[in-house]
Amino acid sequence: MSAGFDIITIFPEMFSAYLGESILKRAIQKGLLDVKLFNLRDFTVDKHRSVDDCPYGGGSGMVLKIEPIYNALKAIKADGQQRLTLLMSPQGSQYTQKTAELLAHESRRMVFICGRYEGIDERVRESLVDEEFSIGDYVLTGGELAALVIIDSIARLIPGVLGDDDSVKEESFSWGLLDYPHYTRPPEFMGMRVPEVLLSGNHKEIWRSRRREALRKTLLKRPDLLEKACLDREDREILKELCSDRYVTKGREEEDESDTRS
Ligand code: 9D3
Repeated sequence: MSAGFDIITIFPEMFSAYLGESILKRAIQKGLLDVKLFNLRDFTVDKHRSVDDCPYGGGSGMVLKIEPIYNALKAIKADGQQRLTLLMSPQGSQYTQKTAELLAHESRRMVFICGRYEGIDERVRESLVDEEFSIGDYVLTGGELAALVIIDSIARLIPGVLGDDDSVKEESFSWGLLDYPHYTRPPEFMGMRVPEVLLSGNHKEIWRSRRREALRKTLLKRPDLLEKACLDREDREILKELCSDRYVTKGREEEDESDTRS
């Protein structure tokens, strides 16, 4: 499994910095990831090399023209390979981890069209695009960050991209829940102690405690996630216990000491 991405943008340099560091850089070096950048301006048709124009019907702002996008897609697809064409846009369907998992299994190369300005000629959407994605309900200045977010989230699902497979294993353990809290040395810092169970070496107890803390954090911060999370009978038991207020807001260890108040 590997992935190939073609990106159409007026700001190719925005991608080079992020793709040139850390995990994605190594994935590209290993051949697990292939990203090709296409500057939309190189596919313009007029002498001013314009990628946008005024909207028909009037109004403020500029609209991305269809011809340069069409030409870029034509050039990209000239190798005859099948491709999935994705438009980054605030009106696209919400991109989620589910989408990332589906796209990680996609065998076709993916073309990302990054919008900018007030909009993009509607005919691009109608005739040149397979899927339209938004990464969330907030306003960006363009689709470039959205494309990077999507590429990043797909890349880390490709086997071999993350150094160890353990982090992926732990992800399936916590599927749909928030992370349990992490600690490293020292065991005490300014009076704040690492939970005793983590120092005990009892791995069964450690994992039980971590599961409980992940459930507690999720119940406290993102109760909406619990509806979709994969929970077994023991998880539901733990949740029932946590639902009595003080278990949610306070750690189990603290509970005994503060019991004097009740
Ligand atoms: C006045 C309507 N605006 C939509 C909220 C116009 C508009 C604002 C910003 C049109 C495009 C943009 C640039 N954003 C993207 O291209 C974009 C985006 C986003 O802004 N939020 C979340 N996901 C995405 S994907 C592409």
